[in-house]
Amino acid sequence: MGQSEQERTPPADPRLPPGQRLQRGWPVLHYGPVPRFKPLTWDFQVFGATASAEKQSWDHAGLHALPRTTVQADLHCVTRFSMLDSEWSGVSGATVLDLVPPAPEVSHVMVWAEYGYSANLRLADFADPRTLFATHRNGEPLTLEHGFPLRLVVPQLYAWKGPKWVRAVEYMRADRRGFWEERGYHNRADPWSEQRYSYQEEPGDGPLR
Ligand SMILES: Nc1nc2c(c(=O)[nH]1)N[C@H]1C(S)=C(S)[C@@H](COP(=O)(O)O)O[C@H]1N2
Ligand SMILES: [Mo]
Repeated sequence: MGQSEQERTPPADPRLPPGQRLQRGWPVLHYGPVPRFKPLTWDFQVFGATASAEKQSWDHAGLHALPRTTVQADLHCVTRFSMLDSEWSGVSGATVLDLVPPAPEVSHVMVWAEYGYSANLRLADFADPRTLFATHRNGEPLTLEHGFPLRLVVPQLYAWKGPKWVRAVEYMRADRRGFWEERGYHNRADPWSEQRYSYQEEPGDGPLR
C-alpha cells in the first residue's frame, strides 16, 4: 500500500450518492411503450384535495404560459447510474402549489403519467425548490422518449419518482404508494441514505401495505 495505489483511485465525486456511478450521455429507461403526444386532447390536471375543491387543468399552450423556473440538478437512477449537472427548465412544484393551493390537510401528492404510471411524494418533496415539471433539458425541448411534453424531475430522490409523460397531480390527505412503490421500491427513495427497496422501510416511511 502507499501513495502510488492511492493515486490510482480517483476521488469519488461528492455529488454521487453511495452505490451510484457516473453516466455519460443520457440513457432512456422506462416501463412500457412511449406514448404518442396528442396535442388536441393533451392536458395537465391538478385534482384531488384542492383548497377550492375544484380541479384545474391547462392545455399545452396554457402549460407554456405558466411561470417558468430553471434548476441545475442531477438524476440518480436506482439501477445505479447517475447523470450529473443537467439544466432543467419548466414549471416548479412550488409554482403549481401557488397556482392551485392544496387543502390544509394535504400531506402527499401522486403524480400521474400516461398509461397509469404514478409516483407518490411527500408534500415537502413536491414543494422543494428543486422539484420541477420539466419541458426542456440543457435548453432543448425534451424528446418523446425522455418524457415530452412534460416530465417531473425530483433531484433529491431516485429518478423513478419523476414520471415522464406527466398528465396530472393528485393532492392527497394520506400517503398512497405509486407504481414502483407498490412493486417493492422504497416509499421515500432518498438516494443519500440508499432507500432503494421497500424492505428497508422503517415505521413512518410509508403507508401500511
Ligand atoms: N412514465 C414513466 N416515467 C418514468 C419511468 C417509467 O417507467 N414510466 N421510469 C423512471 C425511471 S426508473 C427513471 S431512471 C427515469 C429515466 O428517465 P430517462 O429515460 O429520461 O433517463 O424515468 C422515470 N420516469
Ligand atoms: Mo430508474
